[in-house]
Parts: sequence; C-alpha cells; structure tokens
Amino acid sequence: MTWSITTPIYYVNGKPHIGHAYTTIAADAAARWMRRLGHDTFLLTGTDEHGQKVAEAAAARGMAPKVHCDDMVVGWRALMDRLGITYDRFLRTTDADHIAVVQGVLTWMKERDLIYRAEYTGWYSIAAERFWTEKDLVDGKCPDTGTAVVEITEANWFFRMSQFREPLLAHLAAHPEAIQPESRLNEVLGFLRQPLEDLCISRPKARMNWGIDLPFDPDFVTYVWFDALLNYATGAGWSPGKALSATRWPATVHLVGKDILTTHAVYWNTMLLALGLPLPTTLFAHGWWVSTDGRKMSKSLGNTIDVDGLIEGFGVDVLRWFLLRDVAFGADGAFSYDNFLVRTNADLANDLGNLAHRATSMTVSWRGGAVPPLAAPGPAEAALAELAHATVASVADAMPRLAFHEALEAIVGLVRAGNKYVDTRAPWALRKSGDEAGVDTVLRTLLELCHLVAALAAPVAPGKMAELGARLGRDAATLDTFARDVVHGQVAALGGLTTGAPIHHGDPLFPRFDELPAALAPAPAKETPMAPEAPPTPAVPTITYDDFAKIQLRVGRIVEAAPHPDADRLLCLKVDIGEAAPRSIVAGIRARFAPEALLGRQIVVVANLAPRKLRGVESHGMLLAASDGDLLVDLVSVDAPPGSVVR
Ligand code: ME8
Repeated sequence: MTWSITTPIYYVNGKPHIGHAYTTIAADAAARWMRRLGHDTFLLTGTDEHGQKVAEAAAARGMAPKVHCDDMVVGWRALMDRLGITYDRFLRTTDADHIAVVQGVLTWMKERDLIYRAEYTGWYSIAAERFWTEKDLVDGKCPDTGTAVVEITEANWFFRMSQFREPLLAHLAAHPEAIQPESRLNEVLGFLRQPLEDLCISRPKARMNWGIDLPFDPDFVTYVWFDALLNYATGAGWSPGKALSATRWPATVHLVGKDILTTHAVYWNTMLLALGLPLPTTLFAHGWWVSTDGRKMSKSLGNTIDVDGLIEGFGVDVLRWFLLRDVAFGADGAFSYDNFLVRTNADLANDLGNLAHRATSMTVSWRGGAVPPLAAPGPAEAALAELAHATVASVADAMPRLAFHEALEAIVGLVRAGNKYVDTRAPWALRKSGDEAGVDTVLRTLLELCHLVAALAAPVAPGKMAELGARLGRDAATLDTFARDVVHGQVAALGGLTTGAPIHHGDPLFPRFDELPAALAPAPAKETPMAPEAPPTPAVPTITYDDFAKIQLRVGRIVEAAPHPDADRLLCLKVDIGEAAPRSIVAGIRARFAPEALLGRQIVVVANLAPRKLRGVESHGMLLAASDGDLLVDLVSVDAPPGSVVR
C-alpha cells in the first residue's frame, strides 16, 4: 500500500512565504524518511487556481485567468525546487484530469440527490468567497477576513453536508487518531456539536465565472473549496467509478496549517463519506509561524520572513533544519532571526559541524585519510554505541509521527555526546603517550557517529548530509540503504564504515554566522505586481456629536485569551474594564494574534454595545483595531488604567 502525504494546494495568487515553505518541507522530510525505508511513497503538492481573487488579479493585469495562473505557478514550482522538495506530483486545479474528476464527482452526486438546487439568502464575503449566516458574522463583518459582507439572494447548488454529521462523528469516535494533534480533534468535535448546514458548492457565472463548470447547469461554476479539496482524489489517481485498488487513495497524511482545519476535517471528510470513499488516515494540522510579538506574518505588516534570503544566506539545509527543529510540530512558533542564528550556530556549526571537523581532520592528519579499525573498544565506546542504538530507535519512532523536533533533538543529543567523548578520551593525549590502538578506536568511533548522523538527518538536511556522507566515502544512495538497514536492525548503528576506506576533510560543513548575511539585511517588503487591488473606500456618512456621544469607549486589559471552541477565526477574551468582573468579548482576531501574545495588552473596548452570541459564545463588547484593507494590523492600544473612559 502507498504511504502518501499531501500539502495544501497553495493559492496561486499568493506570494510564497515561510509558512508555505514550512508545510512543504515537513511533508518532504517525512516522505524522504518513508521512501528510504522502502515504502511506496507519494508526495502531492500544487496550486489552487480558481475563484474570484484569481479572476480579479488576472483582470488587473489585463490577462486571461489561465495565462495569469501559468505565469504565477512558475514562482511556486521554483520555490519547491529551491527547497529541495521531492514531490511526485505538482497538481494544478486547472489540470485537465482534475477538472474531469470534479465534474465526475458533481455528476455522480447529482444523480444520487446529494446535490440539489435552492434559493438562498445570506451574507456574502467577497474576500473569503463564501456565504455566512447572520450568526456567523463578527461585528457585522466576515469572521474570516474582517471585511464587509453583502446580503445576496440567489439560486445555488448545495451539497447535503448536513446528512453526514452523524457518520463523521461516528468515524471520529472510532478513529480519534484521524485528526492530530489531539487539540485539533477537540476543536473539530466542538464545531460538530452544532448542526451542520448544507454546503453551497456553486457560484453563479453572472457574478464570477473563473471556475470549473457545473456539468448539469451552464449558469454556474464550482465553489473553489469543493474543487480544491478534490485535488487529493485526483492526485491519488482516483475518479468516480474507478476501483480503489487501482488508486493511491486513501491518503495516509493530509498535512495542513491550523487555518484550514475545518475545511478539511468537515467539508472534505463529509464529501468523502458521501462518495463512499475511505477517509484519510491522518489529518495533521500544524501551528503557525508568527512574529515575536505574536502576530501572524503578513506583507503589509512588513514582518514576513524572506525565504529566498534565508536560503541564499544560510543554505536550504540550515533553513529546513531550523524550521523542523525549533518548534514542536503542531505548536505555533515565533520566528526571529536572532533565534535562527543562535539555534543553527549551536546545533550545526558548534555541535555537528565541529564533530565532523574533528573526526575527519584527525583521520586525515594522523591516519592518511583511511578509516582506522576499532582496535580496542572499552566502556566509553560501548556507552556511545548504546546511545547510538537508542537514537536510531527514537528517530524511527518520531519521524512517521511527524515529531521532527523529537527526532532532531535525539540526533543533537548523540552529537553532543560524541563531542564530549572526544574531550574525555582526548585522542591527542593518547597519541602523545603512544597509544595508537586507542587513537584508532576513538577516530573510528567518531567517524561512525558522523556516518550515522548523516544517515539519520538526511531527510531533513539532504544536501549537507550527502556532503558529510561523501566525506566519509558514502554516496547518497548508500546512506539511504544504511539508514533502512539500521532502522530494521540489520546493521549496528556504529557499524556502517569499512576499515581502510578513504576519508576527506574539507571546509567547515556548517560555517558559523555571527550576524545576518547581507542578503537578509532588512529591506522593504517587495510588492507583488499581482497583489489584488484594495477595495475602494466606501463613502463614510457624517455623524453628529450626539451620535458619537452614545458610544462608550473604555480602556481594558486582556486577562485571558483562548481559541473559540467552534470557530477557527475567533478568540474568546476576558477583558478587565474596571468592573467587578472581567467582560467576555469574542473577537475575530485569531488569524492575527496567538492567544498568549494578547495577555496583558491594554486595549480600547466599545463598552455599551448590546451583547450578542458569536457561534454560541456571548460577547459583551467589541475591541477597536486598525486595519489596512482586508488585513487587521493591530489592536488600538492605550497606556492608561483599565476602566478609563476614552473620548
Ligand atoms: O489555504 N505558518 O492556501 P494558502 C505556518 N488554497 N504555515 C502557514 C503560514 C504560517 N504563518 N501561513 C500559511 C489555502 N501557511 C488553500 C488550501 S487545500 C485543498 C486548499 C501554510 O496559500 C499552511 O499550511 O493560503 C496553511 O494551511 C497554508 O499555508 C495555506 O496556504
């Protein structure tokens, strides 16, 4: 059976950034690991190319949408190449086989009455390209993007998603491991506590025609998420009516960011249930990279991280290492260049680079560059061999669970033990005292350690570990074979090299960086020519002083912040505004702020707003925030005691 892993298909319009690199690198490291263990492995990635925003961006460039996509996709493919992604398919939703699958599914569902036509009135968000019900809106705006919504009545086609709530709950009860980490499962179960509505899966061409035509109604195209989610089926080689055994479905792991948990866990899984297809084994929603002040990175905030600059400055392997090592996979991580320097200097320049340098330089200087025999192993060597064995077990356990940080921590632990071993055994002193067997033993042990580390860490840092392997006389394929054999217990962890084989010494494998390379000198964020135009500012009506006086604004201090149990975009806050107890306020700011980054912030609250329920949680007030177009930039902050009135 195939071990397959997918990334989200990225919006072709967007500028690739560190978040996209993160998911894709993680998927690639896992795929490389599984592939070398001998699994039939399939890595699927690609681009999401339909929908209103793409149509608008294309129009702004005076191009046909497909021509615009053909141009934009070049940048995405190039990113994948620079990141060293070994994808098996790069799927575009404009690919002919995908269009056929989407239309085949629509027809199949329509024939079984899983799709029906109905009139619908709702609040439509252009930015999010979807309808919301009244109760979904946050402060009258789109809960996903914070932008204005318009009330629209139109005929549309709907997928009977509501029918699949119970089967989905039953599946999750039987397979709680299907959504990971566990906290994400709980979010999904929270969402499923309320009744599920049917899903609008069409868009009238009169409003937007850049999409896949509904095969049974020429007036409509397919809703972009319904289209995009089916990429996983197309990528697996499935189409309606095809025998499952002839496909790579079900996917083993869908890797996504936490922002698109619900679309996958609910929309996609119910679509699969309707199609009678097995659900993916695991949906893993990882955390976000945020800036050190807790804000999600964005171009307008100027806090994005320059992926190309990092690759040019440090090399792609250092970037891959850092992203997978620094943060527990699943949790959010704050990205700072300082931390990047500290972490990579410590792990790579000081620990691993140093170990490799010592092992190869002493072997070249003292043994003419030939692997010496393990002449006289003693207790120190036995202890290291035991640790090496345990490290193999830890890495082999962690990698298929996508616990990259655990795997790398175990590897770094072994490297550190190796450096300590050199210091304690002091081969230079053994040499002085004429103990040549002792010198041989230490050198052989060190070389074997480097070899094992190169084999174990290659899925994360393939280029540099191949280089280390080459210095030890092993090509990448031989390293892979050794990795498989050592994991399967067919060869000793420190038994991969051959006595007498040639060893090379070269420049430091991982140079130390004491400051940021010039390529990363902070520069104003580059503008993308295809960035969608900001919507025109609506005319603002004048209000009287009395109108304004009706609004009571007060200073508040955020004392608690937690994700809303049922909504990806909302945070539930407790805000001290100088009353007996803190106010509960629900705010649509989760896309910008990690909850912990908000604690203690002094903000301005509209205190006399009528209470309302937002996705089941009562909210008593509203926060003031500044936004730039669609983007929430920051909360309005005040340095004054909670309860102070703002006028
Ligand atoms: O949502 N930290 O595409 P997208 C970590 N087309 N990961 C991040 C991140 C961050 N700050 N920002 C983005 C879409 N990501 C849809 C998907 S799938 C059928 C359709 C990563 O271009 C993360 O994996 O907005 C997130 O889920 C994805 O990029 C969103 O990419």
